[in-house]
Amino acid sequence: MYRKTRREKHKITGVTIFLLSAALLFCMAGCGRKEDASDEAESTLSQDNPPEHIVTIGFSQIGSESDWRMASTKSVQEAFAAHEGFELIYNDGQQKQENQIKAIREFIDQDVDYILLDPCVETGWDSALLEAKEAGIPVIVYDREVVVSDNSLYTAWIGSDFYLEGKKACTWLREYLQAIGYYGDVNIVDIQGTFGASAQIGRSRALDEAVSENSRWHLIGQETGDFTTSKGREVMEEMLIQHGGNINVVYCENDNEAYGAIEAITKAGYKIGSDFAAHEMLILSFDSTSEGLRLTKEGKIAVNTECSPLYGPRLVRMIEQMEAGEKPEFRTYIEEEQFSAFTGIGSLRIDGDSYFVTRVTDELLDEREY
Ligand code: GZL
Repeated sequence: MYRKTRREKHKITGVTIFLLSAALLFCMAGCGRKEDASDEAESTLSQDNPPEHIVTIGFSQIGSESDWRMASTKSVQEAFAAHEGFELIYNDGQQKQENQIKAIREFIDQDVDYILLDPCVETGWDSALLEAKEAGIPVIVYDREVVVSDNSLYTAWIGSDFYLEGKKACTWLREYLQAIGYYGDVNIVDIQGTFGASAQIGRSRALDEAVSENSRWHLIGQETGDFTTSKGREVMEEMLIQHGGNINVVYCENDNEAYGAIEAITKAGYKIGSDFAAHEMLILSFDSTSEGLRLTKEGKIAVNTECSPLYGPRLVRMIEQMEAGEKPEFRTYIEEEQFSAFTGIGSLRIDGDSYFVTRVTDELLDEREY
């Protein structure tokens, strides 16, 4: 079910232009306009090869709330800009679903060939996606997921396994506490992502399960930081007022929240670390952005679980596939790593699979694309 209507329109337009131009050339020749054979040959030649069909993609991006988001937008924009036959129409949803739904409807009115959607939250998309389907416009969802009543409302999804990301972070924490010989109580606060976003749902679920499986782990605070530095700082300040130095672990659901939490902890006079008796606090984070990894190398973030934003080239390939009439995989997960400055944990075993933990070095920081 791919866009033919627009291409048919182009074909009709192309033929019309050719006939009109041929008629115009014929009149001009009769009106004594001197044009040599090469010109006529050339103009005929150019009429035989109308410009290649430009594939238009309406891109509904969530917003610009985090370093990760900016890297994601850059990756998509650069990948499509590097491809001659594509025109990307970007819309910044400013982290509001109503803005993204409005953008989808505008793209339908503009009769784009494809819609690319990173959905701020998982639910509430059925009607907008049905309108796109009825207009014959394929929708590709990437990064976060949609939960809809009928999966034929979108063509494909490519993204992260957020639940696995959370399990990696919690498994690392369990291994780390064992490695440092700490078997006491662990008071954890969770600065969640945007409520209802796939990344928040998966990462929070993994933590909730880990807390229920570890009798000494206590989840003493859970509040959305909306994936931003400012909200992360604000939530951490509130949690410090409530719990003070009784907080042992801060589970930040993205790097920007971690930046804000570290600022708040330091400003309140506490130290980052694992000497819980001295009221030090351990920071866990997600995304593995360049700033997040710099803080990880310094030991400010104990473990950083990667969530790659580099979807651009994959999405270009997916649309090229569809343009060639091929059907893309309906669901594709991308591979992701995990980073720490602590060298005592080289890998983790989760549900029978092994995952490496990579030590952050200057060389690694230099190589990172985001
Ligand atoms: C995850 C992505 C999240 C990042 C945040 O795939 O949707 O949104 O973890 C970003 O940094 O704001």
